Amino acid sequence: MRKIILIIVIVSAFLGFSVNAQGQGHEAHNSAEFKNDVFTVYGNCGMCERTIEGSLKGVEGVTLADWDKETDQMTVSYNPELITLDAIKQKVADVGYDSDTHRAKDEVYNSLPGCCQYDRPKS
Ligand SMILES: [Cu+2]
Repeated sequence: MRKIILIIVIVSAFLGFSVNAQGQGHEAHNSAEFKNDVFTVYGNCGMCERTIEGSLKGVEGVTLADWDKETDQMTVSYNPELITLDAIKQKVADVGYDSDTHRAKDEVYNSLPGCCQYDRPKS
């Protein structure tokens, strides 16, 4: 009986190890294809959040766009072969939101709802 238990332990340890090894290989593969970046996008409220995140919805190469209204931090995950960080920030600027590097056009900013007219960083 003890032997059987020992065999089960050894076999399950081996299985656990090989599943783990596969998982790590998959992760390494993913990080080679996708890049994660965090940058500041200025905004105020939940409506800003929908507009900011919405500017990257359905954009080829972007797999994650998450903006935090408390910290103004935008987290993106994207395939650098399909889109650049620069192009991502430009899309956010196109809908009226300044980031640490890209400034929205004044007329787009001015057309945002009043509650969304955040304090702009100095240009
Ligand atoms: Cu807003």
